[in-house]
Amino acid sequence: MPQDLDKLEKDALSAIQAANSSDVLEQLGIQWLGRKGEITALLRSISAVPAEERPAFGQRVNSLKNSLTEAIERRRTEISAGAGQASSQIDVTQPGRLMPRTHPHPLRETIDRIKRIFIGLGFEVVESPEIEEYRFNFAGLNYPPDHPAMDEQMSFYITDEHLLRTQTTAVQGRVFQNRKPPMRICTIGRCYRYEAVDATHGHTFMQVDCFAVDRRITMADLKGTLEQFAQEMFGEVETRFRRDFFPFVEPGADFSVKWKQAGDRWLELGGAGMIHPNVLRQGGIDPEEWTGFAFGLGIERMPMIRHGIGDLRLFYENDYRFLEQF
Ligand code: FA5
Repeated sequence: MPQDLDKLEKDALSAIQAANSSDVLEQLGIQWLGRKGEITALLRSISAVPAEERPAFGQRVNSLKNSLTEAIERRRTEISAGAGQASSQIDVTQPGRLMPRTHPHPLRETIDRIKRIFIGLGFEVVESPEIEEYRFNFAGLNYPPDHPAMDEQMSFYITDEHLLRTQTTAVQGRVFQNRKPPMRICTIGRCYRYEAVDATHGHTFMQVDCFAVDRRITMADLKGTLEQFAQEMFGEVETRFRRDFFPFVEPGADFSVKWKQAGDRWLELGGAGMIHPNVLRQGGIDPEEWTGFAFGLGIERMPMIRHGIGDLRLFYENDYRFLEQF
């Protein structure tokens, strides 16, 4: 019996020493010292030991129990100290990993410039929704009932009454709902059209729309505002107005700037004109007393001109090799 106990102690101690986690140690504790453990079973078997051997046997089992309990405690302390040691091995003097330097996306940067310029010219920037009501996107803007732009083929309808706005000009009706002139308003955001995508057209693109309503606003205010905008956005640049038609302005014009990097060709930035009396009237504004101008410009085309970028799709591909260059 004593030899058996010596061997048992030796095996148990080496298992405890080999334990490399507190979970393993826990299991060993249960195996040796738990209620159904081997030491407990030995203590229970004492009645089977001859009476004269019992005191010595009892003492031996108790000392075994103490030795295993202590060994488990010792190993537990070692393991938790070891865990602490691992974290202290992190070298806090090592230089950190450098994150790549970032900068605003060229469209973000353009939007910030646009805002700064128009705020400087006295416009107030407002938000307007991308999911727009038919009455603001089209009906309130004097579209004749059969105008092709309202066709489902040109627009993304969500319900009969709601569509993804095709133009930020939709902001006018919203503002007329709860404001009285005089006013100078600017809004910037995404527009959506069911359109063949090419280097200067996307199905998703951004516009800025501005309008001003006041007494005695004339075409000269419109031209002056757009020319000032172009000089601030592009520096010295040639601009051009040509007669154009939009249902919500009369007279209407398109506005282009000379794109030097693309062989001196004209690139249309947007449309403009004097707000149609019907639009003012639908907005509850008396066109005999008030007049207004409005314009809407494509945003992607501005950094294209400024940086000589030939294709607006590049702005949406998130290719780091492209974005890195700004
Ligand atoms: C309009 O959207 C009118 N709402 C502009 C306007 C506002 C006229 C107020 C009068 C008064 P147009 O469809 O031409 O007009 O678009 C204006 C500009 O948005 C275009 O010149 C172009 O720069 C940009 N644009 C239009 N469609 C796209 C497209 N698919 N992809 C990229 N840019 C576009």
